[in-house]
Amino acid sequence: MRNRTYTADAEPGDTVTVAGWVHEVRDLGGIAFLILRDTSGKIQVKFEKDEMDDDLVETGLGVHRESVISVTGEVAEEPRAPTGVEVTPESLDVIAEAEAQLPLDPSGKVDAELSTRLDNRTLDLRKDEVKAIFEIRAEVQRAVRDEFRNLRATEINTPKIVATGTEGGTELFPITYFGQEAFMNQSPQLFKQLMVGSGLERVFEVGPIFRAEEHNTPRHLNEATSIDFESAFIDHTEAMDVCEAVVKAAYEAVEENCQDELEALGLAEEFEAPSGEFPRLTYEEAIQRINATGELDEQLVWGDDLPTEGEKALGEDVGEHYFITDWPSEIKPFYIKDHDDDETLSTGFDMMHPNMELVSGGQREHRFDHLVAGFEQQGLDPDAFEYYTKMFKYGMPPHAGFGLGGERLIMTMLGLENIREAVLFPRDRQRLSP
Ligand code: AMO
Repeated sequence: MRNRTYTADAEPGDTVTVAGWVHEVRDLGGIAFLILRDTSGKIQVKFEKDEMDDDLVETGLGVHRESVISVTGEVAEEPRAPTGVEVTPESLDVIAEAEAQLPLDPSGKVDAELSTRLDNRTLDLRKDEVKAIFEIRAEVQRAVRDEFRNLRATEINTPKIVATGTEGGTELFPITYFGQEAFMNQSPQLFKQLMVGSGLERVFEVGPIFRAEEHNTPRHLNEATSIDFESAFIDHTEAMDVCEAVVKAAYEAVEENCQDELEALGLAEEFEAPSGEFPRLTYEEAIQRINATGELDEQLVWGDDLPTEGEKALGEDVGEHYFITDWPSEIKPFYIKDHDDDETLSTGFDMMHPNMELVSGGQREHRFDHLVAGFEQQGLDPDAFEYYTKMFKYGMPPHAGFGLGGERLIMTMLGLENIREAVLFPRDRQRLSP
């Protein structure tokens, strides 16, 4: 529709054609109002029954809610209208009639279960507060890309069908690839590392990762979006600086450019971009502080992974985004480098929101011999990774990077209760369509 005007752009005095969904019809007797909604907002359409063509009135007032219509008419100021203007229709077309019974109520007056919402995402996304999440998600991705570009990183796209896993053998989705065993990729880890030895040196990717997570939890997805960064000639502390800058840039962009969306979500007052430096605790300090909270039944000892309740207790104690550094080498993956002066300590780090882990990263093992030894220590066959390891023989610089969970960033930023709310069409154990 070349001549269509967004409702938000309809100015008094203009004759416009607006098109969108029937949000509401209010029939007051001699006069009736139809509220038309499009992506830019809503506009009131006025029907004065005695003064207007009967067919037009009948069509306008008889159409089911959520049908798609277009209305042509003159715009006038009307202080009593929800947006201060209204259209008096000269013509009205029903473009796509909606059924009278809808599986969920896009006006939000009737609450729906998350599963009903996800089954009917198109209707669900007609609600301002749901649409706002995805407008914010888009803004976060834009801000993250800009920040990486400012840091001279090149955006890359790596394969999602791969021959080997990297993040632990149990969480792989197998597929068949022309009769050969193959998997959906769990992380761009090895590919992004291969790029730091290429002419690109510093790269980032925003793309899907696939994890055959056994548990159905409010913060795990089977298909998630990973925001990955990797750079030559930096160490883990510089990777943490980049990680912090990227997360702050995302918050700042939302604060600056998404006030309407924050309003729709009821967050306009409380939303605040993190300002100070994120504290950096060592793993040792982290377990001591968790133990000191007394929240866990059993005290944590060196080498334990942090249980969810432990992360929660620590998050409450710290009260802001923070890093956990210097993890035991044995619980970090083979590609993470150990400290030169202490092989039991890794350069791996996690970045935490008070409620959950957002990021893993670290400096990488770039020395060929150490890398191959690391594979063997973790019971992995270095031959299966030859495509990766052999490039470490041809000039691989020291490098570091991280992976940031895209949905967890949105979820924690907006206080969403379930990670699925931050995904258009989430994939979990029960959900393969839509
Ligand atoms: P890791 O496995 O910790 O590290 O993943 C990085 C971040 O991705 C997010 N994430 C998930 N989000 C939702 N559902 C999931 N199933 C899921 N799995 C992971 C989390 C997590 O912190 N290769 C390393 C990164 C690196 O070292 O560069 C990696 O994948 O927010």
